[in-house]
Amino acid sequence: MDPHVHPDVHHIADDIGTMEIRGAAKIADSAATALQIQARESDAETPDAFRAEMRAAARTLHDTRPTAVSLPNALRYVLHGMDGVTVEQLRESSVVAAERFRERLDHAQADLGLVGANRLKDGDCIMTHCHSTAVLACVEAAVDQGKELTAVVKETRPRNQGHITAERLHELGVPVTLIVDSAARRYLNEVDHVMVGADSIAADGSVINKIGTSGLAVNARDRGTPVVVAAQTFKLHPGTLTGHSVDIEMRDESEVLSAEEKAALGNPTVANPAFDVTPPRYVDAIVTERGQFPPESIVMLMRELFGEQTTEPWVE
Ligand code: RUB
Repeated sequence: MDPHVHPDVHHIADDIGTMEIRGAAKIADSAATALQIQARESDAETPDAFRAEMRAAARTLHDTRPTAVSLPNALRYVLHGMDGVTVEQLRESSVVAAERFRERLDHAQADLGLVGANRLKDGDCIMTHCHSTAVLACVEAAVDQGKELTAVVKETRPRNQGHITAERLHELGVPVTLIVDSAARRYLNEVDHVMVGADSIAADGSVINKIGTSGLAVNARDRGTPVVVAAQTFKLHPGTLTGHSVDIEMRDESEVLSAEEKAALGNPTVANPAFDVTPPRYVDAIVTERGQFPPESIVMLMRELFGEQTTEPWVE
């Protein structure tokens, strides 16, 4: 544990790593908050020491969940906003940048919701996977417009984030049918849209989201059900512009089986990838706060937002 990194930053990093804090938007929000705490609480005496502390805090956060690009994008935004020659100027600009990032996050979700709601008609049924606040923003905007919707929610093993989605949809007054993941194909004929979130979107329009998304999208294509991905632009992965691939997080086997259960089965190898990659040909539209894009054209938006990729700001 780096002694120059504030204990609250370590605490937030631990909560992201253990998924107490989860979902790309919450992760980004918490990462910006953590850097804000580091900036506010720092007792660095020189500008160099302050910058080094901020980079160390960013690295601590960055190393928690490799697939969630919202995390490095939040860190990039705050560190790029850190500006000035005195410690006080650096502190103030970092705090302001973190605040601005979080405000934009809030605003963007509502704007994205309005774009997504335009795709939904009164009486439509959606199928969704995992728990995506972006998908819920689309549903909420449609409900606010007076549209009546129903939903088929996949439970999303091993951590059952579909339960959170079911609860939120219930709060929005949307009737829910909860299904086990393997029942998805059976229900695809009865739904009008598959709507999922994303953890990262690559330059070729591939969508990285909770494991099971790609199989769902392939089945949906086979059934002729459109697949809509709802994701704010901070999910666009700048590294993929320069040929980097997205790491897929492998999580602990204890999420799948307890040690006793595993022993009773003769100790099989247990693999627990958290995410998968849906190729762009299975995605009908990516809905962002900047409008709706076919996946193949998302690269244009990435170039506009990120320009040329430079060294990461947390690298010494
Ligand atoms: C969550 C997940 C969500 C995306 C989008 O995975 O895959 O679909 O994060 O979420 P985990 P949002 O539970 O492993 O974090 O739309 O809220 O950003």
